[in-house]
Amino acid sequence: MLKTIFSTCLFFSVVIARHEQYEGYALYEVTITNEEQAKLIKQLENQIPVDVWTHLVPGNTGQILVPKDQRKEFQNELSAIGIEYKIETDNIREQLLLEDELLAAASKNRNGFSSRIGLSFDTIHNYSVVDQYLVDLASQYPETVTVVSGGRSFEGRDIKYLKISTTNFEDRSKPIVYLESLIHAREWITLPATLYAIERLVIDVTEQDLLEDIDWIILPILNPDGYEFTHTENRFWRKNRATNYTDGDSCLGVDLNRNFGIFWGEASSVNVCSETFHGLGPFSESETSVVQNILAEYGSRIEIFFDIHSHGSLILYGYGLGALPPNALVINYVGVTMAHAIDNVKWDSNKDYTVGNVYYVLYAASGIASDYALGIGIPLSYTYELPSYRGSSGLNGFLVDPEFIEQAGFETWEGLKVGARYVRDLDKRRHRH
Ligand code: 0X9
Ligand code: ZN
Repeated sequence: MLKTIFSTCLFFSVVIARHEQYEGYALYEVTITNEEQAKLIKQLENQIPVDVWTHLVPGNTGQILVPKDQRKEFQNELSAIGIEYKIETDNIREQLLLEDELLAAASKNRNGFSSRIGLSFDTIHNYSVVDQYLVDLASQYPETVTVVSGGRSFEGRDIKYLKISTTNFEDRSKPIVYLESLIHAREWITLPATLYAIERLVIDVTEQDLLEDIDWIILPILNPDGYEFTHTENRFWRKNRATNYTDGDSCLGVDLNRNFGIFWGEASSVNVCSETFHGLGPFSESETSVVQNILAEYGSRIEIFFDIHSHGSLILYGYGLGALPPNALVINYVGVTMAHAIDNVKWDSNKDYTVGNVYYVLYAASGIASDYALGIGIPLSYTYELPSYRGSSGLNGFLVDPEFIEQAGFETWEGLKVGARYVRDLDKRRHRH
């Protein structure tokens, strides 16, 4: 009994300590009406350490996270320049405590053990659990699974990926489908999408053709340092944890999805304090180099590339500066077909997927993983943005509803399968000629 009380106290104190840095942080909804105000917000970003969560476009409402101590100054500045705002969440830490509680309660329901072979879909597993799982799978299913260490993260964590194949990747006439997630640390709901795909290809194979006709490369955690940090320190961390270029103060980390060698530096930040800091040069980060190396080795056989992010229910394609690749109509067509497949089984409460070029749907961006894949000649390349938490916009959209974890895996798989089968069928036609 005493032990239970003690561990309960310990649990709460750990949780409370964990999100302490967000005590009093507020989320503001800001509406700008013209380009001039958009520029002023950009300036404000450099002046006050705020975090702009949704891109501010005239006529739209965006979200900005403001530290407790900066709230007064921030509000004064906004009023001075005549920008309207509303406080969406007064204390973001309360949201985080709620997420912890929900996830803990959901995984407690299965009494601490599970009869399933794979990882459960009732919680979001951390780096070491997933890392070990990949190793275990390869030893349990040596006929189809190989685990590869692609390289190490900045802090030295192994970045592993699986090669799934019935012919040990030796039948070079098969197309390869590439799938990765967690390039952005806080996008937790993307992990079940890759884990679900692995499960359906290795453990619970209900559609044999996907396994037999295709070779798969699946990399679940591309940014392990950032991901670990979101579990232990800061739930909303996005970048990696590289410290090579601190501002002499507290800023660190590179946005890995601005670090790839395509249009590098054109639409990203030179400022290490920015959430879209692009690093010292193309592929300056060991994490992005892992993908570069995989593509160098297998790129000629990879027919479709998937980079899974959240949130917004989007299927995006390049290029990030707005130019369309020559096969844009096919890319769009396959994108729409995948989106329909997901929409058919999605929760009613979530919105339909939107498909389009990232520049037109979201914003300009450079050095992006899926653009790099497209640029080196992989014909189809997509960024999925999985649904947001209970339809929330901005920051709150990254939170995870335990009820949605398995559904996220299931519905995303519906989309991925359509893309995979499209390249498989195309490949068959090609070989017939
Ligand atoms: O900005 C990003 O890196 C991605 N969005 S996120 O909110 N997850 O950060 C979008 C990248 C999409 N780019 C292409 N599909 N080219
Ligand atoms: Zn992302």
